[in-house]
Amino acid sequence: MLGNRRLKSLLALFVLAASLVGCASSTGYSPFLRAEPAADSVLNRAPRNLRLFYEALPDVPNSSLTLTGPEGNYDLRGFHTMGSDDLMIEITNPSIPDGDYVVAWSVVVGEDSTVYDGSYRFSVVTNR
Ligand SMILES: [Cu+2]
Repeated sequence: MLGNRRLKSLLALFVLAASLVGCASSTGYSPFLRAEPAADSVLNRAPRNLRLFYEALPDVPNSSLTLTGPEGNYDLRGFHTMGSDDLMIEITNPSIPDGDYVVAWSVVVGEDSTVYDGSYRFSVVTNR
């Protein structure tokens, strides 16, 4: 049987290990600043591009974006940076349907090799 003291030290070790592994998320820090279309915005026309702004220049090959909406995942193309601490991508078929969308991003920015990720939502309501 495991003694109470041993259990406590195991628990302390586990908490320490968990805090070391989750370094990027446990601090709550995110380099993400804003996006176009903006997070939580309601658009009356479908966007043609997604553009995300960060605190430093993203490393495009080590970053990614996905767009998920009413019909699942939407194809994106031409992933690049405009050089303004941003990531930009074109929605391949811009006639996306009305509904709620989630942009999920993963990014490496500036001199920091940490991979940060996050997501935000926007809605399209065209009444077409
Ligand atoms: Cu661009």
